[in-house]
Amino acid sequence: MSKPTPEAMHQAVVDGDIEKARELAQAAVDSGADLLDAVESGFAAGIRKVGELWDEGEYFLPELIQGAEAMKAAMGVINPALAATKGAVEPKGRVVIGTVKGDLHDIGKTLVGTLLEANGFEVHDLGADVSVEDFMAKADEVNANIVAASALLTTTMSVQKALVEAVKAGPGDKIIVMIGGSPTTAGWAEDIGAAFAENAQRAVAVAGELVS
Ligand code: B12
Repeated sequence: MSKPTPEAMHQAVVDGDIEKARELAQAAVDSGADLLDAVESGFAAGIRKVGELWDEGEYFLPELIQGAEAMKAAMGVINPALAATKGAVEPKGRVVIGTVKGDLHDIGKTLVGTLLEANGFEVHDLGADVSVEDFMAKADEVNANIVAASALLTTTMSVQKALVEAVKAGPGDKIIVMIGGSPTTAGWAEDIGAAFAENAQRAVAVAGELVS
């Protein structure tokens, strides 16, 4: 089985070709390709291109949704394969993860959660559109060390701030808030008092540092 090229994976998402994206993801898994690289240089690069085309007025909402569906189909194959590489028995730490209230973008968040899990963290994924109250309730229930919050819209980044404030007012130092998502930056994280990672691989490294 030959490894699919990044260009082919990129193109499948740009074309919104769900079947092709799924097929290429399966080929990446079956051929033993580096799955993170397949995501970053292939499928994620494709969905970013879709975002650009949408920004430029080349693509409209149906194409954006179709591209996202193709990306999700690929991740539906890749995420379980990544999670299966999991090794550690004793969890390194407990993470509650979700996309903040008002925000439905869940592809990057799911990738971060999957990779944390594959690297020995116990991960509780609350999905998308998660309120501060729900983050806090789950963190309390599972005795979390880290609450990880994704925001992809400039309008929903404020919920990350509200989450940090709720943690400060409640459990305090017991829980660290880690944030991410394309509009967020290290500067924003510093301003609100959260940890930051720009991608899923860095999120694993940062989470490791936070619990050590
Ligand atoms: C796919 C997509 C969608 C899909 C989402 C499908 C889904 N289930 O997720 C759909 C079509 C539904 C969608 C809808 C909308 N979207 Co949209 N979408 C995108 C797009 C093209 C790609 C996002 C993506 O999946 N990237 C791939 C993943 C792998 O990358 P990522 O999310 O950045 O995640 C990585 C890092 O950021 C980081 N990370 C992410 N989360 C976290 C969390 C933590 C804790 C950490 C540490 C790290 C981390 O690690 C990840 C992996 O490396 C972006 C463009 C872009 N460049 O981001 C626009 C974009 C985010 N969307 C945008 C907009 C405006 C919308 C809509 C408002 C459109 C509309 N008019 O209806 C709606 C909003 C709906 C809502 N309420 O949420 C704008 C946001 C603009 C802004 N500044 O706010 C963008 C930037 C497009 C643009 N250029 O204008 N969208």
